[in-house]
Amino acid sequence: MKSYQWMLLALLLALVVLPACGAATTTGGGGQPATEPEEAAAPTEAPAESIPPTEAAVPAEPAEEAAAPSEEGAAASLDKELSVFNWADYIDEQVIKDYEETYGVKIIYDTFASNEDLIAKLQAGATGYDVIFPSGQGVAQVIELGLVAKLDHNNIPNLKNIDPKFLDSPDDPGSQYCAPYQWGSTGIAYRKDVFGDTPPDSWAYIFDPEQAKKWQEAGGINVLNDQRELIGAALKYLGYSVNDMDEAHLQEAKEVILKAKPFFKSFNSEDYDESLLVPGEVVISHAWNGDAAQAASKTIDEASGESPWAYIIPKEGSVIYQDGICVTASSPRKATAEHFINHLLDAKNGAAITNYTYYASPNAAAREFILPEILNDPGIYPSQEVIDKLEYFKPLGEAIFLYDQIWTEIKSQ
Ligand code: N2P
Repeated sequence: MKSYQWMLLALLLALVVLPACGAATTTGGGGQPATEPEEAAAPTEAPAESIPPTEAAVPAEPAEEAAAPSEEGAAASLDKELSVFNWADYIDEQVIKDYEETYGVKIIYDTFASNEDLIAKLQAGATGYDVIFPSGQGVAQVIELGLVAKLDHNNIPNLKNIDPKFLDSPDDPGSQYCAPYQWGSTGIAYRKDVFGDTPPDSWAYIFDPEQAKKWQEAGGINVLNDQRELIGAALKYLGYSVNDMDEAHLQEAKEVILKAKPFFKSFNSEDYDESLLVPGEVVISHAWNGDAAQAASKTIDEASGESPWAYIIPKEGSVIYQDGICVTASSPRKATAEHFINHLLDAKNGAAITNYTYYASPNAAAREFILPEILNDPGIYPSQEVIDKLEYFKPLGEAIFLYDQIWTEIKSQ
């Protein structure tokens, strides 16, 4: 008999014997189905000790049900380590700690600044990562480049928690490769005390050199160090699509960025939300909505109950994204990676992640555990009218080389 068959046999035996001894197993919030004591006791009415081992191993319930993994059972078959590569500030660390403590798997956690950063590292042969979190069209890219493995949905039962509309994005129809993680928009974070009654409702506040100069003098401008995002914002400012591939339009966008660049204090998409917390560091930032909302929540003045920070989507429109969780094609720990993904898709864990990151959750079952102030924040859960002004990035095909070249010129001049 193979070792896993012995384990299964031992597990089945435990299911029958333990309840009779008064033992119970719990979920521990880990997202795995609990072994219900009542169910486990069901196979027999007779005292446990009177059952011969062979009979005890024959489940009265269908095999799949009786073999539902307990924490101990799951932990026994999991790898000892898992390497996770995510965007900065994009998870509640407690959710990771809970996983480590419940299942005895050590998570090695690392962060990246953009899809390009993630993909470049994977393409350069970084084989250590098991679980990655590409964003939007980055999901389509990692699939096309063969960098991720197909998910076995049987190993991720919590996919049932996801609102079906997020399971069929054009980047990954049927979520065959990546599970939906979070979604959000890109816009502008700004200090209300600096902008007063005129919120920066246009990309001109960042790209018009006269405006940019003014806000640089008022404290500083940060832009996202992300080529699709910054070029996309400049394209929107010019009235084009964020997916424009016309060379002349892209050159125009480059010029717009280069003219404003002398007034940018920083190109930062990793820890820029920290700089929003330091008074006088930055007064306006190209920002992802959750990072802006996190900064706002951390700077609430106790007396007034208000934060100096607010978030706005410019009137020219902007970007919407759905980010995924995928297993790398090179991962030797695919089952553990899927088990971890299942943990993240648990309703309470999904809510904990959103309550920490301030990004919207595609997890419908998580909704009841998400803080009301987050659910009611239009910057996080925007109205349909606002969503209609937002565009999803699409993969660029060959035009990616043009974008790369323009980005290099922007960064080097
Ligand atoms: C979190 C960044 C979220 C990534 N800091 C947006 N796709």
